[in-house]
Parts: sequence; structure tokens; C-alpha cells
Amino acid sequence: MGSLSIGPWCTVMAAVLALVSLIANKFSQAIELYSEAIELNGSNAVYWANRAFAHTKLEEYGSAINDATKAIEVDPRYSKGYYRRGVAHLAMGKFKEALKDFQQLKRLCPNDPDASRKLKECEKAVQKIKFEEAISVQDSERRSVADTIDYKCIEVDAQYTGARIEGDAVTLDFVKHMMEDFKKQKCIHKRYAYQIVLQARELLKAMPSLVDVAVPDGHHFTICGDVHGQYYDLLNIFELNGLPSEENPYLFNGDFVDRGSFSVEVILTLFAFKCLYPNAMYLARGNHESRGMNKIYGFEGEVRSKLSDIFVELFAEVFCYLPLAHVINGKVFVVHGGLFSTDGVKLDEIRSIDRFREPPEEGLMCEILWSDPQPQPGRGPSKRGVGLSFGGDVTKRFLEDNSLSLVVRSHEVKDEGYEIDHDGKLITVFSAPNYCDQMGNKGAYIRLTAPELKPDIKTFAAVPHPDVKPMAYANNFMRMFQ
Ligand SMILES: *[C@@H]1O[C@H](CO)[C@@H](O)[C@H](O)[C@H]1NC(C)=O
Ligand SMILES: [Mn+2]
Repeated sequence: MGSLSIGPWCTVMAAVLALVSLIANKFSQAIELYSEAIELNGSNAVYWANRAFAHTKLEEYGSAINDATKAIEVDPRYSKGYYRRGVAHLAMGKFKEALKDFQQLKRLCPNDPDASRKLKECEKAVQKIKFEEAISVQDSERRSVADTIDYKCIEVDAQYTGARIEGDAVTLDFVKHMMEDFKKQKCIHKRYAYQIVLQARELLKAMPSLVDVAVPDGHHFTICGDVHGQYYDLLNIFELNGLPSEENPYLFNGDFVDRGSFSVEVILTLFAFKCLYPNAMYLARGNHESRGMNKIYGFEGEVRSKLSDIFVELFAEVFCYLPLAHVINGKVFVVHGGLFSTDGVKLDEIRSIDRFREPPEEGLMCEILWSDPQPQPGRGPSKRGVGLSFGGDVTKRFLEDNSLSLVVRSHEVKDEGYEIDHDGKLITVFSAPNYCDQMGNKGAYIRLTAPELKPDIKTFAAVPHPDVKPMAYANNFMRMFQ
């Protein structure tokens, strides 16, 4: 008797609390509570669709698609199911699948103007992608745009009041001046933007896919996670931890751009420091340093708006030269995403990855850029739908096989800016506080001091930025679903 009456109540309570969490942007908590509600009653399409929404917010698009599909199975007339799945497909760049979902949405709600508008926008986007695919060249046939640019021929007229590079080398005075200009939302002259990107290109191209970093005893080294175009928070990191220099070296662990609307400022600043201190500024590729992501998540539009179409090609090319992994003093392994779908991967295999390409959809390079840790042992499917999830046993074996002591990775927003998992053998570090102006998380960076390399983690809150919303330069279509 008791259990009969309490069961439904528990379900309702869990669902109500879950909804409260959703409204408060507490998405992980919402997922836990909806999971409880679903366990008690799996035939309520709303629970599945709402959990899909929470997964979408956490960029777990693979899980979002699974949940939305369940919502549709439970109630094929529930339009939200198609809507949620369409949005998740879009977020993954699967436009054709998204189009099918929006067509079904329109069929279910023929008189809803919003559904019609979304379908129309989706059709336009699919047309545009088809057109771009038709005119685009294969990776292998693509010519270097960098080789066609001679920045020295570009005149800088006398009226230009921004930062100038006198001569061939980027100087500290120039970088400081440029950062001040950026802070005031002034862009630099294209001549200097070219110079920075082309010089960074030469340096990155000469680096191996796995970079060994040596930190001398008594010296320290700082690792930052995702910045995602949050320029004002990047400046804050430099306020708190000092500007990069030979005495204060940094590794930025990928996802410099996209989402935040100051990605051009972030990437030019990081590249300028790379030019200034090639041995004190390390940059690793993230999954967002790629054409496909930049097209969807804002960087491409921002570059067209602040620089030019040629820079879109140039950045895409230079991103392919970013190294994939760093090893600090032979002990600390640093990658953007995580570890691998097979055991026994040796550092030499990573060294020999041919990385000068757009990220593939499987294999070591894909997994380095996309994987996430999971609490349970073994391996599982990725919540994102790309790469995989790996457990503490996988981390432990990888470290043992390569005589390493710690994995540092980024790629996932964490409330405290960092998270320690896998018995202390793996640290996630994320440096974009209040991610997308809505997640309410802290940012963090890690300082390692040789010889112990004990991680000293510092956290920080978001600072204000000018009133330009995240994704402001993404096309209307993507913004519609934010
Ligand atoms: C589960 O949810 C569905 C849909 O809301 C409802 O019709 C059904 O009665 C619920 N089952 C139980 C056991 O509460
Ligand atoms: Mn990432």
C-alpha cells in the first residue's frame, strides 16, 4: 500500500526538483534528478526531453540525442522530442539529420509559426552547407594560403593609431600595446595580424606532435585550460599569475576560440606571446581549433567581421600545426581531451601522428581532442558522441606503460574550474569562468614547480566584459537555439 502511493510522489518530487535545477542552470544536478524520475517512471516523455536539454547545455550531444530519441519512442506525438533532437544534431554539425527532425516538428505543429521559422532556417543552412561542400577542396589538395601572403607589402597609413611592430620581430612593448588596444575593443592593423599569425605558423610547424617540456629545478610552469574567446578573463589570468616570460612559462591546453565573442583577441594575444617567447609559451590543439567547429560556434564569423575572409583560411591552416600533446619533465602528460580506445599506446605513437590535417573522426588524434574521463572503470561510449569515456584503470595503465605520474586535460566545464579524478591521477582544468555567461563556474589554472611537480591549483571568478554576448558572430541560425 505504502509503496504504491509513495512511488508516484517520489517521481513527481524528483521531476519538480529537476525542473528547479534546470531553471537555475544547474545542469548536472538536473540530469541526476531526471535520472531518478526516469528510473521511477520511464514512460514520461517530458523527463526524457528535459534531460536531453540539460545534456545539450553540457555539450553532451550524444546523450542528448539518445534521450530525445527515447522521448520520441515514449510519445511519438510529443513535438519537443523532435525539437530537442534537432538542436542536438545541429550542435554536432549533423545538418541533414537536424532537418529531418524539424520537418517532423512542422508536421506535428503545422500552425506553429516558431516551428515553421526553425524549419525554414534549417533548410537554408543545409543549402548553404551543400553549396560550401560543393565548392570546397579536399584537405589533400588544399594549397597553403600562408604562402600567398606577403604582409610586408601591406601599407599602414599614418592615421592608424594602434600598436605597431617596427622591424621583423614582435616585441613585448608591442604585445602590451596590442593587449591594451584589444581591451578598448580596437583591432590591430591587418599587416600586424598577418605578421603574428605567419610567424606563429613557422614556429608551430617546426614542433613535433608531442612536445617534451623541461622545467628546471626550482622553476615553475603554468597550465591553463579552455579560454573560449573570453579575452577579459585571459587578461585576468595574466594579472593573477603574471605575463608569460622566460621565467613564467605557460601552456594553453586548447579551445582558445569559439563561444566567447573575443576569440580574435585571445588567439592573436596567445600567438603574439608564442612569437615573443617560443620556449615559454606552449599551445596545444583543442577540438575547437578546427574548421567544422569554427563554422558553427562563432570564430569563423568573428574573424570575417574583425579581420577578413583570408584570415579564416589562414587560421584554419595554422590550427593544423598546433601540437597535440605535451609532457612536462617526462612525468606529466597534457592533452586537451583525454586517453585512448586501446591499451598500450606509447608516447612514440603520439609523436608520430601526422597531425597536419583537420581532426579525423576516429583514431588517436580524435581521441586526444575529444575524450572524457568517467568515474566507472573500463571504457564507455562518449556522452558527446565523439571520442570515448575512459575510467581510472585506463588512466593508471597508460601512466604505468609510459612511466608517467599524472594526466592533465581540459575540455569540460567544472563548477570549481577544476576536478581531480581517477585517484588523483587525472586533473581537469578549465579556464573560462562563468562559461558562456551562464554556467556560473569558476576558472582555474595549475602551477607545477620542479622537481616535485606537485599541482598547485588556483581558481578565479569571472570579470566583467563589454556587452557582446557569447556566439554574437555565429550565424543567426545557430543563435536561435542557444
Ligand atoms: C508515468 O508517466 C506517464 C506519463 O505522464 C503516466 O501516464 C503514468 O501514469 C505514469 N506511471 C506511473 C506509475 O506513475
Ligand atoms: Mn573542448
